[in-house]
Amino acid sequence: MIKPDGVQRGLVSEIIGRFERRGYRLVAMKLVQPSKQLAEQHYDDLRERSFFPVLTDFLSSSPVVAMVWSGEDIVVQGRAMIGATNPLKSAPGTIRGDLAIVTGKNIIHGSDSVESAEKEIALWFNDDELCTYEKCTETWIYE
Ligand code: DAT
Ligand code: MG
Repeated sequence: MIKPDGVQRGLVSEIIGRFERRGYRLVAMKLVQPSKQLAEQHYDDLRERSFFPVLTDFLSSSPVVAMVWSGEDIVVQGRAMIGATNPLKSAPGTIRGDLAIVTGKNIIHGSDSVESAEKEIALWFNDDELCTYEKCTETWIYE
């Protein structure tokens, strides 16, 4: 998910382009301004953290781009492409390492496991919003 700061800064195409160019398949996408309640559900595991109110206010402050990407090892590879939570600790070449500076404005969320990806997909999308198709380039991407 491209967070409000990524959308406001005009980084949508830059971020989507990285996943597209890598060869991953876009399965679902929408621009949506989440309610505070949806933001709280999304970050449910961080409810006890001191920054939870600020984080969920921020997430619901402006539209986000929610996406589902699929392909070989997408969760692990997606996290690697995104970089560390603190952009100052993200390697150059990663999305946060190239495009962000502080933790509270780190422009993108990525699911941290297949299990949380499944939960988050169910939270953000209806089943009929997920597209099943093959990309014509896939025979040129996979062996
Ligand atoms: P990530 O987004 O890398 O999965 P996370 O799940 O630990 O990181 O935290 C979710 C978001 O919460 C993170 O992207 C930015 C914010 N956050 C995390 N740790 C924080 C902290 N110590 N202070 C302020 N915001 C923080
Ligand atoms: Mg996380």
